[in-house]
Formats: sequence, C-alpha cells, structure tokens
Amino acid sequence: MEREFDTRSIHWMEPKREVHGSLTPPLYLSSTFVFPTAEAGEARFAGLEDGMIYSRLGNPTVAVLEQAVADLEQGEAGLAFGSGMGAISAVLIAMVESGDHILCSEGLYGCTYGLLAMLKQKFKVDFSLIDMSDPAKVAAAMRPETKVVYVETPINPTLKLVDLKAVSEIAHAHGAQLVVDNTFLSPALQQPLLLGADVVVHSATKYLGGHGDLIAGVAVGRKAFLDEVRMSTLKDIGAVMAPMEAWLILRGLKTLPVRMERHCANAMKVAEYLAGHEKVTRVDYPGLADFPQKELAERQMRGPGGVISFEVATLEAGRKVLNSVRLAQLAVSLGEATTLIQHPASMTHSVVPPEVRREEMGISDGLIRISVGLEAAQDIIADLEQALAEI
Ligand code: 3LM
Repeated sequence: MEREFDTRSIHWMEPKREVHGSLTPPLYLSSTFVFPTAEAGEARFAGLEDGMIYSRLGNPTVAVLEQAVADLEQGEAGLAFGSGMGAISAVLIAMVESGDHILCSEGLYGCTYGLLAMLKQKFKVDFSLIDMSDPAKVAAAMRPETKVVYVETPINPTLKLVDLKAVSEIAHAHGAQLVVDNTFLSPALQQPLLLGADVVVHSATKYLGGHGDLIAGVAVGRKAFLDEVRMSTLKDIGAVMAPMEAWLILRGLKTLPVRMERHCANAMKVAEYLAGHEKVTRVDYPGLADFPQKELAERQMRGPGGVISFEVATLEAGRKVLNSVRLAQLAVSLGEATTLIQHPASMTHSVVPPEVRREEMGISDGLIRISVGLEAAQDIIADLEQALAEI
C-alpha cells in the first residue's frame, strides 16, 4: 500500500541505509570517486555502468535528496541544483533554442524575469507574460514557436493562481511543455505533476529546507529529460548542490508537512487580522473567504500557504511598517521558521522594469509581502499591530 505523504516525508532513507545502519544519510564530502578499474571508469563516463564519478555529475548524499523530493512530488526523478535559479535556468536552457518562445504567467519571481530578459536579449528566445486567470487567454497566446509554458502559482508576490490542469492541456495540445515553480506551496500543499505539469522546479532555499540556512534548488520530472539536463546544462554550467546542503534539506523534509500545516494556520490568522485592519487597504491570501480564485485554490491546493501580500495607503506608510516591526525580520526570502517581511518593488522585484512590475505583474509600489513563520500567531499579530500603529 502506498504510504501517506506525511510518512513518506520521513521514511525516504530505508532502502539506502547501507553504512552501519545509520538512521540519517551519510554525508559524502568528496569531490571525486575512485574507480575500481580503468574499464569501470570508462563505462561510467559512457553511461554504461552506474556509479559515482565526480560530485559535479552526482553525489551519493545529493542523490538521496533527489530521490526523496521526486517521491514527494510524485515524479520519476529529481535533480538537485546550487540554487532555485540554478534549477530554473538549467531546465529552461535545456528546453529552448534561439527563435523559440516561452509563455509565462503574468507574475514571476524577479530573477526569473531577469533570466528570461537575458535569454531574449542575448539568445533570441522570446517570452511573454500573460494573465492566465482565463485559460482561453492562454490558448490565444500560444504561438507555433512556443516550446514552454512557465508558471508560478501562487505567483510571487501577488498570490494570483493559475489553473494547472487547464493550462497543461492547452500547452500539450500545442506541443509545448509545462514547467511549474512550486516554491510557494511545496509538494505538501500542491503536486503539479499530478495536474499535468512536465517539470516542477523549486527554490529549496524556502520551504523544503525550511530553516533559512542554505541556498539550493531542485527540479522533478521525467527521468530521460532530467538525465539530459544533468549531462548538459547542469554538468557544463555547473550550478550543483553541495552535499551538506542536501543533508540539511533532507533533515528539513522530515518536518515539511507539520511546518506547512502551521505556516497555513498562522498565515490564515494573520491574513484575517490584516483584512480587518483599518489602515490596510488590500490583502491577498488564497485562504481568505473573499479571495477571487477561491474555487481554484480549494480544487488545486491542499492549503493556502504561508505567504501574504498587503497594501497600506502610501509607499511612505509601507516603509514605516517595515521599519517598525520588531519580531518579524526585514529580509527577503520566505518559507522558514522566522517571519520575514519585505517590499517587492524595491527588493525581490526591483530588477523588473517599473512599468512591467506595475502594469503587467500588478505589483504596486505600496505592496508588502510577509512570509508568516512558525512563531505563535498572536505574537506575529501583536508585532504587526504595533508596526501599523506607527503609520
Ligand atoms: C524571494 N525568491 O524573496 P533561489 N522561485 C521563486 C522564488 O521566490 C525564488 C526563486 C525561485 C526570493 C529570494 S530575493 C533576492 C530572495 C518563486 C527566490 C529563486 O535561487 O534559491 O534564491 O530561488 O522571493
């Protein structure tokens, strides 16, 4: 019988417990691996024999992490990277060539936008951002040269959602692949491969690791495709995950479902508090009763996640809030135990040209993003209460 997600997030080690029966995975801090014979070395390079070669091409500790995340995302294989951007760039570069087009959700993490702008300028790979709330608009925006549909859902930082099942059907009908950035929810709350996505990418820096102590990325999808990425864009561009990072993420995975439950419960309380505050003019959070895509959130996600965006009347008022918090930490990143608060327009999305940011992505200058942590909800609320009182 297939075990439940909460069990699988802890019991990924058993078949691999080869050294001394160690409960946790051995940490192989080795850059290279000794071949038993010249013939074995040759066979490993030719892909005719399994076995380690060099830690840029694979590492036993990293391999445990790749398998564990693939299992949680219900994919055939996983591939680890030195950062979320390492995963996103390697996957996209492996999928496209000059003259191709990438169709994207209207909002994207700032550096993902930066990568696409660079691919367009230097390598003639075009991209467009479109509102995907109506699948008909996605179908209309597909071009003959569209090879990839690239989606964040929920979108960083506006929390708008994309219907993955509908969009995957459109992408496949046009011969394109769907890549989904699942960073904001983690596989505990959303499993895009089961909804038709071809590849899932993660900034493992966030909820997968969960403790704000590392930078890492993972991609999950079909084994044949990820083998190709491993031996091309990962191997030759080289954004590899270090074994220590893999080990720390494996430790984080054991508490992923429990952490996500608490992130969601805390964020729900904070969002409801913010929604009722007279100085808060807008709150975006998929768990709120009046969230515009409520039906989709309930159909596609197992929980609304831990990130909330909200607005206050002016940019100056927003700065006041950021400078007045005491418990929440004024920092970018998200998905860790500590509550983090930041200003997308001047921080995470500052690389996006202001007109694209405001008009296409819907990120107003007054928008504040909060990654609700695992502290007691009443303490997070009390902190926001005193900070909002400073306006
Ligand atoms: C942030 N985000 O604060 P790394 N995909 C998504 C992300 O949110 C991120 C990445 C990929 C933030 C980082 S801003 C300088 C700090 C949806 C990162 C990239 O390469 O692991 O950082 O992941 O929103």
